[in-house]
Amino acid sequence: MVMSLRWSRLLASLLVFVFVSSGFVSSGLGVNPDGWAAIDVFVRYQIDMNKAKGLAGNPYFVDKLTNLVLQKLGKELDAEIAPYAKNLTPEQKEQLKYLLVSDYVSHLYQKSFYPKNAKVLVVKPIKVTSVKKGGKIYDYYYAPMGSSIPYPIHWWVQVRVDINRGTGTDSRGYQYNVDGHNDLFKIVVYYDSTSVKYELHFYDEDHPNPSLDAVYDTLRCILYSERDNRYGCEDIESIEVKDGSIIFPTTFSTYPECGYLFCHEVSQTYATPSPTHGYGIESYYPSVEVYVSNTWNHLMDTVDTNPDMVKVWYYCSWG
Ligand SMILES: [Ca+2]
Ligand SMILES: [Ca+2]
Ligand SMILES: [Ca+2]
Repeated sequence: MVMSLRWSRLLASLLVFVFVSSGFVSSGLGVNPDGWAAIDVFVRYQIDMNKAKGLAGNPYFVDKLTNLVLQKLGKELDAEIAPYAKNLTPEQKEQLKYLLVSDYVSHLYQKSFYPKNAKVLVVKPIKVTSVKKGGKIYDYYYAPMGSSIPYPIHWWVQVRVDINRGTGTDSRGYQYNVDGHNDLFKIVVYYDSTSVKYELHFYDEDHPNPSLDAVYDTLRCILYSERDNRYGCEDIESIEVKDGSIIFPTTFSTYPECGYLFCHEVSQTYATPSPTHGYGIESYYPSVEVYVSNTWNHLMDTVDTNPDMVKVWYYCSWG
C-alpha cells in the first residue's frame, strides 16, 4: 500500500515542527516538507545532533516529543484517523493518536543506531520441539547461523498469547483480548567487531482491545507501506549491544516516574494500554534472556515483567 499524500504531509510537518520547536537544535537545512527523502535526511540530522548533545539517553525522549506533537497537532491527527476510527470512543481515539505518534518517533530514532560498515545476517527461527514441564508447554525455536558477532544473544522469550491468541488479565490488572500471529519471525543482525544491533521482526502487534487494534494495524500499514501485512501489520523493534551492555533505545519496558521528592521505576506489563517507550541499559552476559513482549507492542527487558504468563523460547546459535 502506498502512503497517502496527506499522511506524508502531516508527518513531514510534524517532524519539522517537533525537532525545531523542541529546541534540541536549530538547523539551517532547507527542507521541502512534502518530500519524504528530505524529511529522512532532516530527521537523521536532528537525531545525530541529539546524540552529540548527550540527549540520546533521556528516558523521556519519545514521550516528550509525542506529547508535544499531540498538543500542537492533535486536530490534524484527528482528521487523519477520522475515516478509520468511526467506531472508537473518544478515549480510544486519544490512545490511538498517542500510540501512532510514539511508535513513529521511536521508529525513526531506532533507525539511527546502526554500526558503521556493518556486516548483516538474516535469521529465521524454526520450531524444533515442544517440552512439557510443570504443567506448562515450552516451544523451542532454533536458528543456526555461523558468525563472529561480538555479543551473541541466544535466548529470546515471547509470551504465548502474543503468538497463539488469548484473553485474560495481566498481573497489573489490565485486560487483553489478542488474536496472536505476532511471532518473532525474523532477526536481522548488523554487526562489526565491537558492536551489534539486533533488529527484531514480528508479524504484527496486538493492542489489548480488538477494536482499537484493527484500526491501529490499518493505519500502521498505511504509514509503513513496505511492511509485511499478512497478519495485521509487521512490527520492527531493535536493541544494540556494545561495551558489555545491552541498550534498549526507546524499546525498554521500564521507565522512571517521578513525584515531588522521589522517582520510582514502573515495570510495564503485557496489556498496558498505552505503553511508554523507555530507554534502558542492562548488562550483557552470554546466557542473557531478552523478554521481547513485556508489553504487547514489544517493549523489552532482560527482566520478565509477566512471570505469570506462559512463554515461548527462541534459541539462536551464532556458531
Ligand atoms: Ca495479531
Ligand atoms: Ca494487530
Ligand atoms: Ca512495536
